[in-house]
Amino acid sequence: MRFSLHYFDSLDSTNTKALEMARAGSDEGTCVIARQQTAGRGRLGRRWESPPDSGLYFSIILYPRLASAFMPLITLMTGIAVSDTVAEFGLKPDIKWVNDILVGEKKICGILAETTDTPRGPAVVVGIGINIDDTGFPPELAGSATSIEAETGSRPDRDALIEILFKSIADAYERLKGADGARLTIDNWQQRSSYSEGKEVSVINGNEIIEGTTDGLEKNGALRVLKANGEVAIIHAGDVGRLRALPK
Ligand code: BT5
Repeated sequence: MRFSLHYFDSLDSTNTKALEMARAGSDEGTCVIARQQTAGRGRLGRRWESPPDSGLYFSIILYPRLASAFMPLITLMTGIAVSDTVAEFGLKPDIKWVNDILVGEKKICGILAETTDTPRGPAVVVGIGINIDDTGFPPELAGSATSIEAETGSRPDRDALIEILFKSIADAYERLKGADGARLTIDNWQQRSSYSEGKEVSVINGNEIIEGTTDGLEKNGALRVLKANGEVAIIHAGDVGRLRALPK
């Protein structure tokens, strides 16, 4: 994949810009990076704090030829790529299903995949926010968020971070598109996540709260949760409001 970078000082959201560019016909591998976002977003209308130069705010356009049921694998593929990127800085990341990269139980990165129709067929814009430092975090994030600088004691070079991220995305995406790609992606994700099996969790799923023990992923990336009554709940990324580990 060829990456082409478009830098901006400030955007409302790099995902919004990349979605516009996809609709206007931009190629796969087009990337949007901003020094700050004024309306960075997470899932379900939540906010992604994006103070100037404190994080990598990045979106990439992909045109994956995947059946729509398998689109959630794009989020998992990106989680693998970001996890590998963060590990390059000497950290030990965990992936909380479906889109949080954690270091020491604190969130260092969030991923938001959004789809749109374009003249070239369906596009997925994958937005990645990686915290470089934690200077601009609001107080309510102090206990739940972290950054590469806070964890390693030194500020990563932004260009080096982007280069490692590109290589990791290219590797994970090629693997997903190749022979047996869905299974390999699920396997790779499971190897990097303590949440895939045996974790006691509580999940807000639509109007329901489900408690149980995680029991691996379905072929399309949905999470299996084994309930106390022996039933298995299949949780789809689009429906889940919040997933948290239960205290041991
Ligand atoms: C996510 O949503 O984690 C997806 C975040 C994706 C952000 C990127 S940045 C580039 C691109 N452009 C965008 O507009 N978005 C993408 P969610 O799982 O809904 O988590 C949101 C929650 O994470 C918030 O409600 C806060 O609790 C927490 N949060 C907000 N900002 C954070 C930060 N900088 N670091 C850690 N946690 C944060």
